[in-house]
This record gives sequence, structure tokens and C-alpha cells, in this order.
Amino acid sequence: MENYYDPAMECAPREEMLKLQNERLVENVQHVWDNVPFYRRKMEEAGVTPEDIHGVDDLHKLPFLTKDDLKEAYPFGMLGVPMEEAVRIQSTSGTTGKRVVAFYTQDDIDIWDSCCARAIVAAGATNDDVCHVCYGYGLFTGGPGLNGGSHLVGSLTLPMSSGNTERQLQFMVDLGSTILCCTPSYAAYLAEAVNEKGLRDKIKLKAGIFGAETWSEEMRRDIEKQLGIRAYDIYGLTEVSGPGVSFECSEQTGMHINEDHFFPEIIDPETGEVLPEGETGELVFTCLTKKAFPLMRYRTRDLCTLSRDKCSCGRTLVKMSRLQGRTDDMLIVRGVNVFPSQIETVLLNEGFPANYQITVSRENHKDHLLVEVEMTPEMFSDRPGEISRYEHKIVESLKSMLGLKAEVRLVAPKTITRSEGKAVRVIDKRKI
Ligand code: DLL
Repeated sequence: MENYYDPAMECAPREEMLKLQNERLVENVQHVWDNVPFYRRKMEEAGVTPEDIHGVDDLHKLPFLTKDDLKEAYPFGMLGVPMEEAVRIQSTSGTTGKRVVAFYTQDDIDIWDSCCARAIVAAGATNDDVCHVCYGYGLFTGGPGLNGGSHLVGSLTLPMSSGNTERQLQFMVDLGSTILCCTPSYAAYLAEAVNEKGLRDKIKLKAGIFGAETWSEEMRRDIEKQLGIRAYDIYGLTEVSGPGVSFECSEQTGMHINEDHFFPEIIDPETGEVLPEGETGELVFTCLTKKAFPLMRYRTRDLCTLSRDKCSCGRTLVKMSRLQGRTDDMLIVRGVNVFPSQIETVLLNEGFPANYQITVSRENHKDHLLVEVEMTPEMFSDRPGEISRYEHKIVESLKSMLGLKAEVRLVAPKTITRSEGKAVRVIDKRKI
């Protein structure tokens, strides 16, 4: 609905936004100093007090927070309000060790919902739409975040959660879902099922809001084509609230950051030095308004670039590029840096679906990179000679993209396990 497109914030002149950010930062640093002993100690160790912070130009004086800090502070060490003011927790999707738990006041949730509402409106939705949310609900932020945003917009919200593809399709058809919210890998799976069951003419989808995992431009075009929709990227992380930290607009060239709430920096992950606009590095966020879990200079480990180039949608909010990977998902294979997203780009460019798995193992002290990729049903019916020709072609393309020889194995359609949430693309047996 109109009022969740907020031009006063989303299209503010740079000086006005900067003024607001400066005021909000000064206030939130004082809040953290007064209420979060864990971070106050870090500030004291760095020899900095709230009096040293007059605005975002002073941000570099503040110490970073890392995931390890949050694990150390688990569960209540970063809580910034008395327990009776906290109304919700959510938690990261990590599978090993202690999870990070993030706290929210009602105001924090209202801010988060409004950020998701901005994303939903930017994807073209109004209160006439039917918003089909099949991100997971529960501790994961995907379901609750988009659900809250959809309510604010006034769309009819279907809180489907993930899984049970039959039911997803039935509701999609019967209730006339128009906006699909899920991970891109689940969207690809649903698209496959829609076409197989001949439902393409029976669905009314017009847009998708897909995030929570890396996906390539090629995968976007593929999903768009298969479902006849526009597919928009959405980014966020539990520690900083959840989905809606940034979102794509009609231009589809990166995600506008809700920088009235979350101040971004890009740093060199090795040295911690702040990098100029346009350079690739690790994304760092400072929460300007959140009170229950007010993280300062949180290192996300996500790699991207920031841009203030004029956007055709009229928003002036800074844009982050599609994620180029994470500092911790980069594989080093025989000394060569490999991002799974590079492999995905090659596979989709060669006309394969985004159903693949990468396995790295070590044999006789030598790394071995295996890429298994599903064939389309048409390729599967080709002669065996054709199949090995496809394999050879991918080996060559990977070699020119990565400078590395990989083993490529084409497998039958539907043999790689489908994901309903975040896809598991990489198995690194060297770490097991
Ligand atoms: O994945 C929040 C979310 C839910 C975002 C639904 C978008 C949609 P976490 O489980 O805490 O939270 O995982 C956060 O997921 O640091 C990124 O590495 C990755 N990620 C999130 N969005 C994107 C995206 C949610 N659009 C981590 N593209 C982040 C690539 C993404 N990676």
C-alpha cells in the first residue's frame, strides 16, 4: 500500500539521510554504552567513549563485532533492554555449536516489518495481492519477516512455511497467489513442479521475492522464464533483524539498503580497513534504531560492493550488489580460490538447471573437485556420446573461469536432493 513506500526515507536527498544517520548513530551508541556491558567493555578496550562519536564519520573508531563475539555473549550478553521489554527471539540457521539468538522489542519488530513491507511494495505488491510465504517459520527469520511485511502492506498473506510441495501448488492455484516468497532454490523446484504438472496457465504469480542464499543472474532469468514472473532479490541476516535489510526494485541491479536503520560499510576482510565505494569487500552493519539487539559494526562475512549510482526507480538508498560469496564459503582447491557462485554461473550459461552439487575431497594429498549436475530431460535422452561431449564442454568452461580442472559428472534428472530452505551446494570432505 502507498504508505509503505516511504519516499521521505527511500528517496531522501543524501545530506538529509546523512543527518538522520548521524543523529541516530549518536543516540544508539549511547544506548549501547549504557545498556550492553559486553560492548562497553570492547569500547573501553579500544579507548573510545560515546563522546568520541559525533556521526558516521567517526564509526571507524568503534570496534568490530564478530560472530565469535556473539557466541561468547550467548545468550543474554548483547541484550540491550530489560527482559520485560523484549518480546521475541529469532535464531540463525547455523547447524554446529551455539546458535546466535537475536532479541526484539515490539518497536524492533515494527521496524523489521516495515523494511519487509518496503521490499514487498518494491516488488509491485499492493493490498490486492496474495502473498504466498514459503520461507520457513519458527526460529528462522524468513517466514516471520515476510509475513509481517505482507500484513503491513495489506496483502492476503498465506503463511505456508516450507515443504509439502503438493499443498503449495494447490493453494497457489486455488487462492490465486500473486507474490511468491521463498529461497531461490525452492522457487526453482516449485517452477519445475508447476511446469511438470501443467499448471503454468492456472497460476497467477507475477513476482517473487527470493533470498537467504546466493543465486546467480542466470538462475534469476531461468526462474522468471519458467514461472512467467519478475524475480527480486532480498537480503538480510538474523543478527541485524532478518530479511529486508536490503531489497531489489524494478531496476533489478542490486539491493537498496534500508540505511535509515542499518548503516553499511565495506571493509578489507584481512586488514579491517574501510574500502571506498565500488570496491569489493566484507559488508559490515551498524544498527541505528534497534534497541534489543543493537549491533555495532557487525562483520557479516558477506562479500559485495556498494554503489550510489542514480537508480531509475528514484530511490536514493545506497545499493549493495548481489552477494559475491562469503568470506567463509570460498573454497581453496589446489591453492585456487573458488566461489560456488562461479561454478553456478558456468553451469547455467551452458544451459543446465540449477540443480548441482560440488564435492571437494583429498586423494593422495591432492584436492579433487567434483561437480555433479543434473541434465534436463531432453539431454538425458541424448546418446551417451553426446553426454560426454556436454561434460567435456563444462570442464573446459570451468577451466577458463577458475583456472582449475574439475571432474564433471552429468546425472539423471531429479537425482540431486531438492531443498525446501537453503540449498546445500558444497560438501567439503576435507573438513569432515
Ligand atoms: O537468511 C534472512 C533472510 C530470510 C534473508 C529470507 C532473505 C530472505 P540467516 O539465516 O541469519 O538469515 O542467514 C543470513 O544468509 O549473511 C548471507 O550469507 C545469506 N543471505 C541472505 N540473503 C541473501 C541473498 C536469513 N539475497 C545469511 N543473497 C547472510 C545471498 C543471502 N545470500
